[in-house]
Amino acid sequence: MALQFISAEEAASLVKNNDNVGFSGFTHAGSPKVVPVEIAKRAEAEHAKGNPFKIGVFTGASTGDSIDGALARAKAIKFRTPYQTNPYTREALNNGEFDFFDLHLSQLAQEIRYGFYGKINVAVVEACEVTESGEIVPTTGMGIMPTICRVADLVIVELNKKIPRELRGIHDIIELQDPPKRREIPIYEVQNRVGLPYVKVDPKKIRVVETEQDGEGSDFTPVDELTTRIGQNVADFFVGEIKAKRIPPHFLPIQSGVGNIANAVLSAMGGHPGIPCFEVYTEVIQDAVIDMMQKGNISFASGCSLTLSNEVFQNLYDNLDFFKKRLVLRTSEISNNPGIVRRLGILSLNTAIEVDLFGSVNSTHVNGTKMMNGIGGSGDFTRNAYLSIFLTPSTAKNGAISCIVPKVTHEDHTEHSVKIVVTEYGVADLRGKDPRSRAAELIEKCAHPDYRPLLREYLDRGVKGHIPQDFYACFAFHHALKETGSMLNTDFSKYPRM
Ligand code: 0RQ
Repeated sequence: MALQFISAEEAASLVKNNDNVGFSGFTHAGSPKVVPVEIAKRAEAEHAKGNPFKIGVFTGASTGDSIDGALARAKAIKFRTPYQTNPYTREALNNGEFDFFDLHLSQLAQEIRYGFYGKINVAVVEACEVTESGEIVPTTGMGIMPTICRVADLVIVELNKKIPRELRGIHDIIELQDPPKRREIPIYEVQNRVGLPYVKVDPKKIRVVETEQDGEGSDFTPVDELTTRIGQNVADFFVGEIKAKRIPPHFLPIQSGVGNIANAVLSAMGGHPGIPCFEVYTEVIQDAVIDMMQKGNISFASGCSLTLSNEVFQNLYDNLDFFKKRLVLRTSEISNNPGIVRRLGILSLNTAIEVDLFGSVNSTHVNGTKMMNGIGGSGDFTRNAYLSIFLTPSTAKNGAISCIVPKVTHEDHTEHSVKIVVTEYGVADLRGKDPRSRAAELIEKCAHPDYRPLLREYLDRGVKGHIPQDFYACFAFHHALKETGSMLNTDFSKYPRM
């Protein structure tokens, strides 16, 4: 059957107020870029006429500005899940302008299928190829694409001609069966392929919008002294683990979170003589992975997206034959699947906002209230990794904030899952340690030296019990920050002892 081609404006006119819309992609990679902007314009036009127009926005992870930014600025969002990193979305959700549901990324596709969030009416997906038989080849990120394409009544495909059709073959696409019929996922090694290279959709549901839209590539700040020291500490730690035979000599697959610290850690590992060539099983494949693959430091990478700078994208497209043998892109329910993470023995590296003395991690809420991004995939990996590692600078905001605190103001990852914490000062190994020993390890190895006396004082308050947490004084650091602008002014003597 002949495909139906329409304009982006016509596509936006097919979306109704109150619809739930699923978008393909994971970060800006693989996210549609033209139709969401038209939906935002449509919302503004309807609002100008006094009509309501808001949609539910379902994605694999964060998106580029053309989804989250455009829709938030147009006040077109009624509900958003599972993750965002856009300043406009962040401000709007923290102001309570719409409901934001912070969810482990591996769970969204199945929970859409379970019907937890109502019907997905429309899917808007980016593709580099679409055929008359309904084969849709995704671009550089997939997220929840197969599920939204299957459950939606209408699938709007942004066919982006700037992205080479030769990407066909890089994807490995399956959708899991739902309980009680779910079978095991036969991925036993990072490079295993178990699905199709395209999403198959009834062509009657498809409308195609042709675009030539440039990517919204990421910008990485160059590796600096602090991130280099964190990276070096991680690399040295891994070498010690190999020597101690706790990590096998051929190494284990790495998951690295998003952002500059994760990128710097990978770079440090690449240059380290004690670390063998390794594999990556992760969600976001960043610039450092591509660079290390070309240098022979990484042999294979499985991920959900290629979240690359525009320059590195060009390198990838220019050398597709080389990279297609070494890369596979999966959906988020597979890239982040807890069972596979446990099976493959992943070494997970994620970033914390704050870590408390007993090993709990806050990755999402500043001061326990203001959402930063969301839990993303960090929980999918942390709870199930062979070794779950958290990275953080020892302080934030020029030293006014200690990232090692008596108690986290919000808890994403508990002491039961967090094994290793790394700052620019060192590595705290929490394995097998009781709460007091964990606290001592974190203070002496990871905290900034300026904060160590205060943290020792907190621990010495003489609270009895398994965890010496003093609930009168545990948020004193944050209290001092609010009152004086720096946690360094914390005065524990103001608080009665528990
Ligand atoms: O503020 O932006 O105003 O400068 O938080 O901190 O140090 O630049 O680190 O960009 O890597 O983000 C945890 C948010 C870290 C991220 C988090 C302030 C700091 C700065 C950012 P500015 P950095 P990053 C897979 C994995 C959860 C999801 C996840 C994240 C800003 O890594 O979202 O892991 N993780 N996904 O100044 C107040 C503190 C602070 C603080 C830092 N203690 N108090 N502000 N900041 N510590 C990816 C996916 O799922 C797609």
